[in-house]
Amino acid sequence: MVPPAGLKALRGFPVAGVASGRCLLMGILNVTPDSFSDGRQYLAPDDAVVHGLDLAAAGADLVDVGGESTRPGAVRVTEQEELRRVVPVIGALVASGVRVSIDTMRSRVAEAAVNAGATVVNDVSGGMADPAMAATVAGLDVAYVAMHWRAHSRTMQQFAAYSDVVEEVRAELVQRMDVLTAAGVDPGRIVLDPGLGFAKEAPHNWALLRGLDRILDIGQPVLIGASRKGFLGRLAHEAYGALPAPADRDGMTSAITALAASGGATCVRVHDVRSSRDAVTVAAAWQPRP
Ligand code: PMM
Repeated sequence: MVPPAGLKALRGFPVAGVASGRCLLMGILNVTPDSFSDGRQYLAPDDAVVHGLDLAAAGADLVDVGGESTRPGAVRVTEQEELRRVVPVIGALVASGVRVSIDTMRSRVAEAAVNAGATVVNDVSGGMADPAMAATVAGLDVAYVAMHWRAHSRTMQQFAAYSDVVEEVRAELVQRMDVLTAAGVDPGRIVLDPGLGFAKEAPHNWALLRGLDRILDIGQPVLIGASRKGFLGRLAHEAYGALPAPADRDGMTSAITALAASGGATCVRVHDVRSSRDAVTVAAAWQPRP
C-alpha cells in the first residue's frame, strides 16, 4: 500500500499484542546505581516495580528493564549482579500484566529475562558484545532491538569518528542484520536503532535524526532513544545559556518524540512516558487520514 502523501509508513513493532496506529512508547526502568538520569532511584526491587507500574499506567506500551548502565564511561557489572537486579523485577511486572523488554548485551541475561516473561530483547550492542546473542535470540520467541554500537561504554567515545555518520551507521546496521539473519534470527522480529549517544557526538546525533529516512529505508521498524541525553542538554545550553539537569530535558525529549513519530519511527524509548504519550498522540492526529 502506498502511504498517503506526507505519511511515513509506520512498520509495526514485531511483538504479538503490540500493535497501534501510533508510534509506541518504551518506558525506561534502570535498576542500576549509576545510570545518567535515574541511577540509584530504582535499585531496590520494590521501588523498581512501583516505577514500572507507574510507567505502564502513564501509557508505556513496554517497560524496558535494564540492570547495567551504558552511560559514557560506565564500567561493566558482572552477569550475576545483572541477573540479580533484573529477573525479580521482570517477574513481578509481567505478573501484573506489564509487557517487558530486557535491556542487556548478555545472552544469558536475555534468556533468563525471557524465562521470567520478557517478550523483547533490547541489545545496545546489536549482538556485538556477546557472540552467543544472535543464536540465543534465534531460539527465543521474541522481538530483538539491534542498536548501532561500536564499543563498550568505557571507551566508546574514542570511536565517534565518521566521514558520513548516516551512511556509516546505516551500513553497520545492515551488516548487523546480515549477521543476525545468518544466525537464524527472523528478520520480521528485528527492530533497528541508530544508537544516539553511543560512539556519537552531538552533531552525529542530530545528523542521524535528520537522516532518519535513510535508516528507515533499510526496511525494518526503527526505535529512537534520545530521552534526556546529553546532546539535548547541550542544545538547551546553547539556546538558553543554562545546562538543564537530565530530568529537566523532558520538554526537549517530547519534541524529539513528536518529530521521530511523524518521521516514521515505530517506537521511542523514554523516561517520562506521559509527555511523550502526548507527543505521539499529537503526531498521530496530525497525519493525513487514510
Ligand atoms: N540508550 C540507553 C540505554 N539503552 N537502548 C536502545 N535501544 N536505544 C538507546 O538509545 C538506549 C538503550 C542509555 O540511556 P539510559 O541510561 O537512560 O537507559
